[in-house]
Amino acid sequence: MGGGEMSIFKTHCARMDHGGCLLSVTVEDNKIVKIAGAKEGFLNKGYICQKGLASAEKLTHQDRLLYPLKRVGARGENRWRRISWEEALGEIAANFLRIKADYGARAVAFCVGMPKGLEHFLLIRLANIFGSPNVVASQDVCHAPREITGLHTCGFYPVVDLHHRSELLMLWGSNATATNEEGEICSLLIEQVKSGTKLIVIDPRRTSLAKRADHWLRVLPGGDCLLALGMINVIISEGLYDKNFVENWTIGFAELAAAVREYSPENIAAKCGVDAPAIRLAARAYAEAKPAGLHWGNAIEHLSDTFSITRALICLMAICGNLAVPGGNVEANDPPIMGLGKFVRADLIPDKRKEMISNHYGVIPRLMTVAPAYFRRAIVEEVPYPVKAAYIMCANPVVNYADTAYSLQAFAKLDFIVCADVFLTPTAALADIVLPVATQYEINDIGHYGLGHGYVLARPKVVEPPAECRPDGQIINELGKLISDPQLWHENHEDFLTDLLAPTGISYEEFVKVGYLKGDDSFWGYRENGFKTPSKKVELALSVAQKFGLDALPVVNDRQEATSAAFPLLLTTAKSEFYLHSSCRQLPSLRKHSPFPTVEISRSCATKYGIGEGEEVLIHTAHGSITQTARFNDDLYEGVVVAASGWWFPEDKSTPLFALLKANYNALTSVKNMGKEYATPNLRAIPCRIEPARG
Ligand SMILES: Nc1nc2c(c(=O)[nH]1)N[C@H]1C(S)=C(S)[C@@H](COP(=O)(O)OP(=O)(O)OC[C@H]3O[C@@H](n4cnc5c(=O)[nH]c(N)nc54)[C@H](O)[C@@H]3O)O[C@H]1N2
Ligand SMILES: Nc1nc2c(c(=O)[nH]1)N[C@H]1C(S)=C(S)[C@@H](COP(=O)(O)OP(=O)(O)OC[C@H]3O[C@@H](n4cnc5c(=O)[nH]c(N)nc54)[C@H](O)[C@@H]3O)O[C@H]1N2
Ligand code: SF4
Ligand SMILES: [Mo]
Repeated sequence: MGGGEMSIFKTHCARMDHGGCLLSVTVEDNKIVKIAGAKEGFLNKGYICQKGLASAEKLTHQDRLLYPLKRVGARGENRWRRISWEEALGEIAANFLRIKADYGARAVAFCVGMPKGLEHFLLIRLANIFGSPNVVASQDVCHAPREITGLHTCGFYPVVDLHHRSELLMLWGSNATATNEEGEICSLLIEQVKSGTKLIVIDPRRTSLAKRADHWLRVLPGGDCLLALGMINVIISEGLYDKNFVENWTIGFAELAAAVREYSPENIAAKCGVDAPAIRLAARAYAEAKPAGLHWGNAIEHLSDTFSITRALICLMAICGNLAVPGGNVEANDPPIMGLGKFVRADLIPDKRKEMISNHYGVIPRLMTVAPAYFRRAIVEEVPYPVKAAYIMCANPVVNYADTAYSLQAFAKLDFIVCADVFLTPTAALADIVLPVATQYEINDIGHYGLGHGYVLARPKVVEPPAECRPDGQIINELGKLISDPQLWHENHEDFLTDLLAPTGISYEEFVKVGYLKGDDSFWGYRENGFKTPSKKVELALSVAQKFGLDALPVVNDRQEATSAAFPLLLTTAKSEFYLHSSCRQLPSLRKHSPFPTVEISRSCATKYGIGEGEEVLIHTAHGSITQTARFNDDLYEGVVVAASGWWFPEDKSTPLFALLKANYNALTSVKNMGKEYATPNLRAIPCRIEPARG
């Protein structure tokens, strides 16, 4: 590679969101000089976003971590000593083995963030082999609700099928043109809309797709469960449901019909913020379009009643006959690669479910990661048992977990913290050992494995990493040999790529040439053996509800906080198209588009509170206060405030934790009112108050 010549490589984008765009990357002297979207990309068809264009900047950034560090000052003081890899791995192994001997393997937690690549599953393998059931993930607010509610309701995770034409697409709390969501790039969606597919958008903000939509339902933050039940009410009371499907392939229809009776559009309009006629029109449009696809976003799982919302939405898909049909919501089958259980060696830890921290709280069955709230409680309160150490990889929990104060309390109490990252983040700043990683473009990787998207994408490396930056997979493989049975690890970590592809009969090199592997479509799969639920039907009323202490039917609960005189406005958030969560604020060509955190409010709301455009605003909730800069957005309801998430200031090296507490949205959130099924806190629909920050 390099050597003065210019070469063009094809690889799939990764680690800037869930990934998926095929890129054409020009490399000169081991340096990326140009990135473009590749036309033949099966998800992106030439599309590339601003983050993709800027992605190589992180590789050569002046702040990049270049060698392992060991803490020398007090925790969080940001004083370090450069150490060798041998010393770093030796130290980690000694501490993990010491803690295992004193408290058991379960006292070591393995923390991941948004799944980025194969290392996510290698870390689960490491936890399993080491003997710890505690893999901590942000699944509480990302995808577990829709996936696992799907498994319980219809036996699979129903993803929108954008590869076949839908007559209508309904985007529920998803800003697909800015976020591209997991496994879907917005280009396929836009292609459909351009060719006449109708669009419903359910969002408190008028997103770019809301502007193009036939129906924009400006829901109030947190009004989603009501709205979904209201739509089901219309579809049932007006007889618009798919009678044949309901009769033959569902159970609990009569109970569902009875449960939604009180949620007529007229009854719920004021509470959810959408007029009754608009609810009726949208419900009819969704029910009458054949097929219609429902693309759901993060908003539905950033609310403590996410279990009911996801249940209601799957019921909606089912009664309208949109499950398992082309252009509807489908089960994505993987190509014949190695199964996940085998790859992560689930067999070595058969009692995992019983042993996991979250089992103590009776979370929903089949949730196989520990929710961040319970992980921190195990550290702080030592319930159900103490957690003493954490290996943190591809995650920045101090910024991204709800309830920042609680995170700081927990991380201060941990005995030993390892953080593997590209940059020194606020989380890394609290670690005992920091590991510098090789990342996107510098490692051979397989994308979308284990995520239920129905395909895997090749992400071959195109440049060599800096001398001491190592792939996460390599670090895990070497650490594995030191803290567990070396026989279960490879000589070379890249052999795991070969293992994974072995059942397909092709090598990694051949995989790179074909670019991706997709599983077969299986529409109407249930006709042969039924749905993979206990009743073999879609369970509109859950047959296992009583056994597992779940609500049989979607219900509106009272876990959301109510507005009050002290906190009269409703706060919510949306992701920035220029950043990935807390990442990328270092990259100049992204930062220039969004230099500081902004809070969107309507002009009338601003006037009421004496706030001018561009002025600093103090945002208060019952849980904390932060400052962001006002930006007017007159498409918002007057009572709605939309603040930016994920902020810290990497350039502010003199303020503790890079000024984390100045503007971080999660300082406004709390883990007090969580849904019990997934331990999901309210990240949205939080009562707040605003005032000018001046003087
Ligand atoms: N308030 C609020 N909180 C949220 C959300 C929200 O919308 N609002 N969204 C939630 C959601 S959906 C999610 S998924 C989580 C995400 O939470 P995280 O996954 O923690 O998100 P990131 O901020 O992207 O942090 C990832 C870290 O991984 C590092 N990284 C990047 N590439 C690599 C690599 O190759 N190897 C290693 N070792 N590290 C790497 C980055 O530098 C970054 O510091 O946050 C959740 N928290
Ligand atoms: N640019 C960028 N892309 C990303 C990410 C990123 O951080 N940045 N993160 C990646 C990850 S891990 C994920 S999970 C996906 C998430 O992708 P999305 O699901 O699109 O996530 P968000 O932008 O958090 O929320 C989507 C929409 O919800 C709206 N919203 C806010 N409150 C409510 C509410 O109460 N109800 C309803 N119905 N809508 C509401 C917001 O206005 C926003 O337009 O994106 C992935 N892609
Ligand atoms: S949309 Fe996602 S996968 Fe595509 S270029 Fe942007 S960051 Fe990369
Ligand atoms: Mo996510």
